[in-house]
Amino acid sequence: MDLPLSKPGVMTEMDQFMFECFGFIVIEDVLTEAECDEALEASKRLHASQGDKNWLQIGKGFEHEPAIASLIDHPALLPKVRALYGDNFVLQSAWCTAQRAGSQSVGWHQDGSGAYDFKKLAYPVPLVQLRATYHLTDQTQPFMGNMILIPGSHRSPLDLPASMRKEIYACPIQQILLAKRGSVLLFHNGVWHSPMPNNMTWDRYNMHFIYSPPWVRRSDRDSTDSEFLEHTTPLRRALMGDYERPDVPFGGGFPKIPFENGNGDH
Ligand SMILES: O=C(O)CCC(=O)C(=O)O
Repeated sequence: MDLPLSKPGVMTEMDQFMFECFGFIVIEDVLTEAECDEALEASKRLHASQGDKNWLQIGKGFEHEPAIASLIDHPALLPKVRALYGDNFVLQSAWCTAQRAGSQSVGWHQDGSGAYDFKKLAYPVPLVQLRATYHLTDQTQPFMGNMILIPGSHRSPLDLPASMRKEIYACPIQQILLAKRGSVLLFHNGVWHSPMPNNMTWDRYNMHFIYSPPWVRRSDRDSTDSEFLEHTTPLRRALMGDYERPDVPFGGGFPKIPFENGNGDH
């Protein structure tokens, strides 16, 4: 099956259409080799001394790793996030995931809250967690720890049958994402997905950034590191969503996010 391929930058009408149909798009050539290397080295530092669990995610790495912080508002992705959300959203979490060499942790799921299934909010399940996944290692062949996804499943009111959720081949319409290093998968929380086994001799790293409406609670941190907030750019600071008053995301007085080209339609 062909991929819903897009280009860095503006979210075109075709991107919008593909995102609505599949629940995801893939943006190629976002990071250069050198940028990938930097983010990969940073990811390895985050995971060093964390043991060698088959699969592990580490949150808020951007607080201490500039190569990861630089991806928060990457110009290849930010216009697409704004096209889907408008101008008020926050970085709900940033997870660096490693699938160790020669390991697997297949587990099909939708993103969201275990405490309150987003499907209970409305049909079709609303966009509440928009995930941008940077592929920091090559995933152009199957069994490289690729993401596997079921296109269009964000529109399904029914769950993937529980008996299939540990299966690599869970559904005839699933797609194995053959992703180039430096490409980004942008997907809707409702899309059923899983990591594929990694049969390679090296660890697989993905860096995920999850963007949400401002009232969604952050999940990789209670609040953002004050040093980071002090030294980062005004735009990244605003995207952290650390408000002085906790009711701000629900009411008036929401501070405008200082996008380079202002607020409103672009
Ligand atoms: O990067 C991965 O291994 C997949 C992560 C994932 O599916 C998730 O965290 O929801």
